[in-house]
Amino acid sequence: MNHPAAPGVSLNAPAYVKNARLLAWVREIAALTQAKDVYWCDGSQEEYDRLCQQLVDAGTFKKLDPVKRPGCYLAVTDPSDVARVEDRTFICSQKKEDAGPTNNWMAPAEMRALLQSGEQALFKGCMAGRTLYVIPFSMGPLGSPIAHIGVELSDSAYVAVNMKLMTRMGKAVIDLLGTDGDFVPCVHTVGAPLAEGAKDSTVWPCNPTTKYIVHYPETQEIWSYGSGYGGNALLGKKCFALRIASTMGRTQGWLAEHMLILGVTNPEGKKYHVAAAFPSACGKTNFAMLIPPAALGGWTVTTIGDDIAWIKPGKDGRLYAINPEAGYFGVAPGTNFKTNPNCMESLKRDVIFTNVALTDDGDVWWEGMDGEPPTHAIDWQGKDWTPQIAKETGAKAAHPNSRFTVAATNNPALDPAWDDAKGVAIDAFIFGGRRSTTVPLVTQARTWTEGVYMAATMGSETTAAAFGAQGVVRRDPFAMLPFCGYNMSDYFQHWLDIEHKLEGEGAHLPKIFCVNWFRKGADGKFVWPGYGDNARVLKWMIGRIEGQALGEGHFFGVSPRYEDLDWTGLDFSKAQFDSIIDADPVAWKDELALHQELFDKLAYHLPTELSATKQKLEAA
Ligand code: SAT
Ligand code: MN
Repeated sequence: MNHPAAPGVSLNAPAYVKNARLLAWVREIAALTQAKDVYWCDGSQEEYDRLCQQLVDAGTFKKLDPVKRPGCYLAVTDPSDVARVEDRTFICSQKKEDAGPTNNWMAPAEMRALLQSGEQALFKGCMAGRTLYVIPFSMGPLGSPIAHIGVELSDSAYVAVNMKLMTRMGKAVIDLLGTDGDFVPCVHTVGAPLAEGAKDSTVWPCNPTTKYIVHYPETQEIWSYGSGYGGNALLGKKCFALRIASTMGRTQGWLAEHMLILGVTNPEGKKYHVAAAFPSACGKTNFAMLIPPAALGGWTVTTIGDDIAWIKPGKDGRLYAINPEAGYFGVAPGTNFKTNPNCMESLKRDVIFTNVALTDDGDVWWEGMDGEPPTHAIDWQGKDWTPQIAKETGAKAAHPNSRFTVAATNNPALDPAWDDAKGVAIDAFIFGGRRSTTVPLVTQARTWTEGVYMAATMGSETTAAAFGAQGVVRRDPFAMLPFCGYNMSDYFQHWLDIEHKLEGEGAHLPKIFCVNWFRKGADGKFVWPGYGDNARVLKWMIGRIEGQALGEGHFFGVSPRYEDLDWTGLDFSKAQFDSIIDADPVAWKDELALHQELFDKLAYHLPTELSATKQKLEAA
């Protein structure tokens, strides 16, 4: 409202838009960014097809072979724009200590000058020559008491079509907003304004040098500049559903977590719900879609969500979870019919692939797909790729963080309650990192506080999901290190407080488990088969919840003995098991020293219960 209307820009709002705040804000951003025109997304299939065709015409999308991959497209990005940019991600709370030592911080006024109001403000004129897409979306089932609404204004049609698959997007959300409904405003630009009459010289416009992913927790706003990729640009995902939502949850008494949600049904037909936190690219999608071995005798797993969970206490004193998303933005490499058959089935049609390789017959390929590699393909950077070239240069056909975007409804294992407005009652939380040593296959926390301690001190070897070195262990509390929108120690306290917040007839806390599928042997290979066989661990957990399965207490909780797991149909020796279940005291001395390093870093507001728990572990 502080800016003069962009010359010639018409708001173009359909008659059904009645929300005064929304209209005023779109007008303000159109003027600030000097967008060429404004387009309101209605979320229809016709619109999706039209925008995809437009992306094909612009060269951003390639349409894949209509027989091999009907309704599928491939996008390849600028080589500078392939992952989340954590060092360019900011939490701009009024006080620095409210962002905490794990987030980049800048004072809101300073950031606003840089982005919006200063002489050279980045958003001034940033959409010149481009269309501003108004993308209304609901995070969670439409109208669910656990859901919240956002509106993203973006100059990227790629973002618009991805948001259609990833969220409940379009006119229905505007209708729900009515005249005065509340929404989280999200502004996104690729940061590549076009001079008068100019056309894009690249199929992936972005700003290769300047990127800002900015959150204002107090005013609940998101501003993203310069990137078109994943979590940097699809603002409903990590920016809203985790960073902003975690701050909402803190004040309103609920949880926004980096967790998959799955349903697991035992052979007697009794169903349980589990929410599990793993860092990015550590197998959440695979775990959420796993198929238990038939030899276990009739267990099934169904998917509610694969990446994010919003969890609120219900009147009965249980914790209810929804998946705020409506699609999956999963890692392609390593996905195949052995590691994740349900996912491969999901990817047969109506998928947007990003940064995988294109085969000569118009299909996609990535490292780790089933069968022989193609004899020739075009790699994610548009270069010729052959197995020989790969052998000589190490070139990857698909980028290690290449992704698929697909609607949840493509998943054959989709849980019937995935879109249920009231959510599902959670029976267990699982936390896990990628650790080649030290951390046992599975441990159950004896108390809520011990579980919070396990989650808080979780470590994981870094992956390609974020820019930076890969394979180094970093502490990743609750798998939320890059996603917690406020001070991490206050977040720990929020989790500890949940123990005393559940009231009602059925009030009880989920059990907490810590897992590690990634222990390696002396030969450098993974010892645990993982994937479908993780159901053996799930079965033990359900047994623990029912008070049936046995285990052995040790200083860091309770783990199964060899005889406590069901080995039917799997050849896995006691020696192998012992090598991944042990908590070696020497290794744990070092591990606890690393916990202390984390606690030193988080000393401000660190809950005393956590330091006390650590002392107990050291003494044991
Ligand atoms: O880029 S995303 O944040 O969407 C994916 C991930 O890192 O988990
Ligand atoms: Mn994730």
